[in-house]
Amino acid sequence: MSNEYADIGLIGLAVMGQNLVLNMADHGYKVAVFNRTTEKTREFLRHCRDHEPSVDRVLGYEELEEFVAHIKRPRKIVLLVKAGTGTDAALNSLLPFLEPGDIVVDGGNAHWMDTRRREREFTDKGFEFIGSGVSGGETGARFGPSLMPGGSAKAWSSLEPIWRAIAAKVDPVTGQPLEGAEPGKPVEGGFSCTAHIGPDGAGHYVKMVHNGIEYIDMQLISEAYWLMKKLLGLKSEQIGEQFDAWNKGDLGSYLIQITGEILQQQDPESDSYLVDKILDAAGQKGTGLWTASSALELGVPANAIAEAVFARALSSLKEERVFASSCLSGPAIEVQTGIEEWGEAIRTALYCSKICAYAQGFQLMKEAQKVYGWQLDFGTIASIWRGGCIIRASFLNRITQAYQEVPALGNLMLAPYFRQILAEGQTAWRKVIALAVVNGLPVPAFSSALAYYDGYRSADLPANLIQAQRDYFGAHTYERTDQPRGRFFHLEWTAEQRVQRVEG
Ligand code: NBP
Repeated sequence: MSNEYADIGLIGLAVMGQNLVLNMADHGYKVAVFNRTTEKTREFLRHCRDHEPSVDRVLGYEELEEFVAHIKRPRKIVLLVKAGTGTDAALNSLLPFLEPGDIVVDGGNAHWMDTRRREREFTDKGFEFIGSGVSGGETGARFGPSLMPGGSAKAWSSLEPIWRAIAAKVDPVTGQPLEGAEPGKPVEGGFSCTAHIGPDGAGHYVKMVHNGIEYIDMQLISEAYWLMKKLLGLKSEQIGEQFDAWNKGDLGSYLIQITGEILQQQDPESDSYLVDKILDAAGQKGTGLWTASSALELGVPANAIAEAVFARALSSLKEERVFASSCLSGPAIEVQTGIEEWGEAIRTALYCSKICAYAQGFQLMKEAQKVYGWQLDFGTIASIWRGGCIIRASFLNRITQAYQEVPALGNLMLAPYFRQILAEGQTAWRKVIALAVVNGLPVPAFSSALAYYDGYRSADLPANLIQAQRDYFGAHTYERTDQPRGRFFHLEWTAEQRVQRVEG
């Protein structure tokens, strides 16, 4: 075994780990690698030898102790293993070989509460711990992911040069991703899609919200697709072309781009489009659920994000839905004429709903920072989502600008650009939802986003009645509109309550 010392180590040679190693090696870093199953390490080294220009910078080890011993001090060791118990097991096996000052970076999809716990445990032992969101799937990991690290400023300053080098790059002004990287030839220059998010679990929290937004983005796109298919009677290919056209405008994004490609993909097994052959039951791995749960816990109205999680749950009830379709009645769908006009209305509804969904994600982070003691920079967060990650979109440049202009922006919908889009688009947005409802087509994400918009812009809501009900049956008190906030009142609503009070 060689006596070379690596700049950084990585544990976990599944799809993400392998690609991140190659990305780091392409940027000139020597990377020590280790995987629990040694055969995978051997396979990876064979692949590097045969296919990768940066092979000389990848150093493989079969013993954990030896792996650790061949990393420059203070060591930087990245974990890309299965989140949860896999991460704890890998961390426990690593602990005996660490020395004070070593930095462990968990790049998996950890729950931010686990990251807070791990950061405390490692700091208590004299080590540094960074929980870093990594977004972009295998291609992102290979050629530039969006990286969202949370941990101490000291640990970040050690990791920063490597993270900045390997992250996705975008044009600093337009926010457009700088593409064209290939093995051995990374993209240089541009704005690097990473920044220190905050301490302990902040990075993983922001990555979780990114994933929650990804859920709602995908649900909104699927509703737009469904309306064009069912209400406008368009074929997959025609809808795909529509998405291609939308990708050139304000909606331009990775998810819109791949949707255009997906819808025009022929099924290799038949003469249909592949999407028409794919079972309509969506899976999920849990980060959407975490986002919705956190919103519920913190009392943040992220209803569209939660709706996206429920929509996947409803879709997965395939057999029940098939049965119910034969016995629960609904209207016959009336295919519309005026395809161009309705197509534009659906695009508008999608854009307005998307603005509301992102507003919810940012509101959630705003509340979380108060509860968990972070100071998040929302303009920076939007800016590092412009490249590398799944929700990358030209729209994020608008969000970056909105927070740069007003860092303490109350709600994204209040920024002048977004306010104007919502004002101009609301009529079409409402028409699309109304038409879907009349035709019995479910559009939970479109409609919950609109309910959020209407609720947020309403000076009055019927919650006065809820407060009265709560006071009636539970003496929970209410505030009055003609008295200062914070003064609470209670009424004995019935003769029985008044008698009980006298007797009590
Ligand atoms: P997986 O999530 O499938 O994890 C497989 C890796 O974990 C293998 O290297 C495996 O080693 C290792 N591992 C397990 Br399982 N249990 C372990 C243990 N007890 N001790 C040590 N190693 C253990 O890999 P992935 O899809 O590459 O994802 C890696 C991380 O990145 C995950 O946390 C994931 O959530 C996150 N992530 C994934 C994506 C994506 O697109 N896939 C995107 C963003 C983030 P073995 O070979 O010995 O079984």
